[in-house]
Amino acid sequence: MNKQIFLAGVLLGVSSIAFAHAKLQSAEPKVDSIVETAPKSIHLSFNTALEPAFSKIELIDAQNVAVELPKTEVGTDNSMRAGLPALKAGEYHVKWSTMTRDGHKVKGQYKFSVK
Ligand SMILES: [Cu+2]
Repeated sequence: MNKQIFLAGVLLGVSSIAFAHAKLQSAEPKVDSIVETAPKSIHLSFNTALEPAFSKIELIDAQNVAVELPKTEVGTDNSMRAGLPALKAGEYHVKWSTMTRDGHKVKGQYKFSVK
């Protein structure tokens, strides 16, 4: 086996363990939930540290209009949060995007409803 290719493979393997891609682990309000009272904030927890400059939460209402949110805050506990204005009843889509320390950008979205 070519020694350089083998070494590159080993190094890639090591770095992917040290710097995992961002995966959403828990969310508040919860994914696909129906909540009785309008939440005061969105709080998303990940499996790894997030780069604050590339981490953002957006909220889209049932009319496909973006809800104006304050700046997303990134915590030292692998999470990000954004405060919410008073939400009316209806379905909302949370869109998040972030970048981890390996430079990979990841995004995702989920929905929840206010009863
Ligand atoms: Cu990655």
